[in-house]
Amino acid sequence: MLIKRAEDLTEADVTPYDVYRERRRFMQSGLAGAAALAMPWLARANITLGKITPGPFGTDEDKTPLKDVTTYNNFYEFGTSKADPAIRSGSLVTDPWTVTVSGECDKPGSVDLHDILKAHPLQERIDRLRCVEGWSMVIPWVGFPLADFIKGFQPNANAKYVEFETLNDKAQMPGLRRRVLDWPYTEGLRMDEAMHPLALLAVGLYGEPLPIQNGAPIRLVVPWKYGFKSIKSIVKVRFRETQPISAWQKAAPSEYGFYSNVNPKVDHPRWSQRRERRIGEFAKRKTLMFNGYAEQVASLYSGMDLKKNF
Ligand SMILES: Nc1nc2c(c(=O)[nH]1)N[C@H]1C(S)=C(S)[C@@H](COP(=O)(O)O)O[C@H]1N2
Ligand SMILES: [Mo]
Repeated sequence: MLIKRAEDLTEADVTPYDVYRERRRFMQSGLAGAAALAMPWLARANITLGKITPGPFGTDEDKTPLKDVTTYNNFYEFGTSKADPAIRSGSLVTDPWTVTVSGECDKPGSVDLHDILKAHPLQERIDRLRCVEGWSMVIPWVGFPLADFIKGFQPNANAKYVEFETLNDKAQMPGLRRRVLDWPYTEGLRMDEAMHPLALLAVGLYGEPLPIQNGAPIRLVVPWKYGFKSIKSIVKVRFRETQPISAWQKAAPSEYGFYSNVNPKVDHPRWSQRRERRIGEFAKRKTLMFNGYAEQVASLYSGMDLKKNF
């Protein structure tokens, strides 16, 4: 017969099950707290995500580990190295947060992020993100279609494009002191691109509010375009009749076009776009037309010369 010695007894052996459960829970939350201390890069937007349902589209490819998604970032407002955003973005205050919508629409106005969250049921969508620099990730976003957000402001017949702007506050964003871009960071979409159900406003990833470095509290995700179109920490949205000029287009018009659709057949002037390195993998993958979303979005560009409209 096997006799347990005192040091082999677990809590479960000596306490009623519910007490055991309660203690487990307490220990786990303690562990969660300790884990947060060990992961200083994980400052999250101060919001609560309600119910999340699986959204349409997406991919079933392996997700990029949370550690990579949150420590290998581009967010020049916090510095130009991949590690900077995780280390230097703690100073950003994401609550309260207001998004101001203006331009060619019948119902312009400012909305608080908590009200945006109340108005839009959340979906999880696992999407590829392909950076123009040649790497990619697969990220489980939490958000809602940009189209649902746009409809609330009733864009009028002159609204042919929509422009987005990131917060521009030197006190909170140390990278703004260097003029690597003509701040604020701006981006734009044609109206039909913006209304496409694949265009997402993300407020979370991996089931939790967005980490600051990933664009908290609210950022765009346009998975069929190069990563820089997915503008972070949005404070302004403006409906326009004329095509906006994005921050990257302004910086280098011969290298970054307005459309910036992922296209293995159109090279960047300084490097090929035919392959990509999925973060965490060694062998390179072939880059897919429209980042693998051709079936959903190719019709948006029928008849257009995609070499000219890069
Ligand atoms: N405001 C702002 N948005 C931004 C950027 C930036 O520097 N500033 N970088 C872009 C680029 S180049 C990429 S590849 C993605 C990276 O998103 P991730 O760090 O969440 O993976 O964010 C995009 N959005
Ligand atoms: Mo990028």
